[in-house]
Amino acid sequence: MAKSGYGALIVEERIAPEVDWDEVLLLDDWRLTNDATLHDSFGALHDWAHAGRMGNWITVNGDGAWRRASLRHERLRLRLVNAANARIFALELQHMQGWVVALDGQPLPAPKTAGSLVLSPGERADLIVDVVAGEGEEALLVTRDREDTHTLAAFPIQGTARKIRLPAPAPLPPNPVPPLGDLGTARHATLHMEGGAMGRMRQAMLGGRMVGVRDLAEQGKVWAFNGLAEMPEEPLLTANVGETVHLTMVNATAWPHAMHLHGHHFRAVASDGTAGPLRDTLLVDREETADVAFVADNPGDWLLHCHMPEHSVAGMKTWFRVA
Ligand SMILES: [Cu+2]
Repeated sequence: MAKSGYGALIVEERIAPEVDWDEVLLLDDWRLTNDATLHDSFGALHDWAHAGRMGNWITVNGDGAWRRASLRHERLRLRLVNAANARIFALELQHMQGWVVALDGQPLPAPKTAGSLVLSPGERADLIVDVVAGEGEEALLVTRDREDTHTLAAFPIQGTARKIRLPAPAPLPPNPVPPLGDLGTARHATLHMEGGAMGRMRQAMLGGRMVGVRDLAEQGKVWAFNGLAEMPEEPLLTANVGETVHLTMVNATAWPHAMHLHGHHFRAVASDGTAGPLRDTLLVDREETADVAFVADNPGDWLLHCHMPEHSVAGMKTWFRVA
């Protein structure tokens, strides 16, 4: 089995036994015209240089008003997948309470109370939630956009599953991911992210020569990693198998980016050295610097890129080698 996929597969096989039913909710958005056909503005450079192609119609599993009847005190497992190009969902539960048990296919060491949850493009979260709405009410999954709240999924109550709530679920068994080595001696690289609208980038390398931003834009390039507006010929770094890698990602742009690593899961490392949960995507906010670390245990050439495809195709991609 390909290692890059095992996290997702193992979680699939380990649904907690007390779960009454489970559901995959694919969150997406679409840019539609007034007659409900897809807007033909694909490739618009304005989108590429801003937040990416943002839709005006939000769906769950292709449905703009997704619903499923449920029972009070029913326990559900919800696998949330952000399949949108560019939309960052700020999610909240209403009349449902529960725990995040896995992120990006990797179990958390301890289930974490599900409060608000930000899911950037490509990210996944596994939740175990109990319906606490009463008869005649609806449990809801909503997304917040500034002051607006939009319902993504509704769970109308039609009866009672059991008299009382179940106790908190046990953590899922961890996947076999090696522990991080010493960051002091880890192989380190810095990724300087620049470009985009309202950015400070004036020029970048493209096709072996330095090109000004105006000419870059004419060639569909508006972002750069370490001064290169295209996939570099040389890797960002080469790591030995088993070596710990430390990446510093400097977002010198006016936009958040969902930085996605292939072949491995990393941990965000805070300034005090504490490491977060295993992830394969990290939202790096505008003007933010983020440190991540992982053990390079998967031989091959692997992409590191922004998970918003309009940003990736317009310059935000690089690669590293594990040999
Ligand atoms: Cu991006």
